[in-house]
Amino acid sequence: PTTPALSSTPPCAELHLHIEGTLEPELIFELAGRNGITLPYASLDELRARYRFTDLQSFLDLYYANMDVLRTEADFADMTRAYLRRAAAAGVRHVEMMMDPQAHLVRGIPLETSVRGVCAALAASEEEFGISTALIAAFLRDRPAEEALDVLEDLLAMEAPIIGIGLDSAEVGNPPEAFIGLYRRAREAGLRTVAHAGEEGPSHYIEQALDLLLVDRIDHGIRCLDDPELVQRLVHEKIPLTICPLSNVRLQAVDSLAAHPLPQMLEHGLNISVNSDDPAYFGGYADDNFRAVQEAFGLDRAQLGLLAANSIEASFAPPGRRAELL
Ligand code: ES4
Ligand code: ZN
Repeated sequence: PTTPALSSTPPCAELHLHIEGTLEPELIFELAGRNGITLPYASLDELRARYRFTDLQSFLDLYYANMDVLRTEADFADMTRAYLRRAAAAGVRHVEMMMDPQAHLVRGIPLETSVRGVCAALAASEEEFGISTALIAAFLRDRPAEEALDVLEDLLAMEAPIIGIGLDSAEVGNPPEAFIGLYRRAREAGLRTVAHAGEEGPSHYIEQALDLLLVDRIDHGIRCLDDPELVQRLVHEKIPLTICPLSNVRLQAVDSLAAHPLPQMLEHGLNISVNSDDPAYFGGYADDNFRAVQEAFGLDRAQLGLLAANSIEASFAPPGRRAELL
């Protein structure tokens, strides 16, 4: 289902997107069918009834379970192509997507299968959809850091076309400090770095991601508002924060959309962008997220323009491409 891009939404970059979080219920059933998998749900409606979350973990449980239908390179390519088609309709012109290679490795899917499948769709994206792309390998913080380092070495050895690494999955109790070695290795290899921090976890994790992992961007970071000194630092250092409004509502990181801190973040002068996170699970793609915040907060054209420009400037796209999109 495609909804037309908001005419008032300028061209933007999507910087916080988990490709496995774009797996729509219809595609889950289609892939299950072609792979001979019997799903634990009798119908689409029965699956859709499961999309009510109380916190991050309640979502992650379904997210990881649904991935079981991804078996072949073609499955990964089809999922990625479906996302790109929908993103183009949303007005997205550049996307930096995360994928979770470990989530596939632990269920027996070789690194080559998931990476090649996603990359096959990305390679055709500029021509097919007018969307430039970059791939970020995200590591699961609720699994051992040694495993993450092994997977990074394998990605480097196979010359996987990744531009950076990220850190995701269950945040609370899994602080950034365990991954210092992983991030050092990534930097040595010339990769860019991002990390989820301050989504459900404390503002202290945002500081750790900056000081210990030396990340270029923070994914989410909404909990920075608990610490006024940290807010001032983020403003001063112009650290990009990739905000995902509908995700925060659906995972109850905020009480309601009206209570979302995005307006305060703009007021403070934080470098924020609007992103969709796991659009198949949280009720919307980039345009849906823009529309939601526009309606909730009555943002004007200048504010929407700033959010879009921030996304392009905070991207890892080459300067020429950034200039083209601004
Ligand atoms: C995620 Cl919303 C979110 N937070 C942390 N890890 C994730 N993986 C996929 N979506
Ligand atoms: Zn995320």
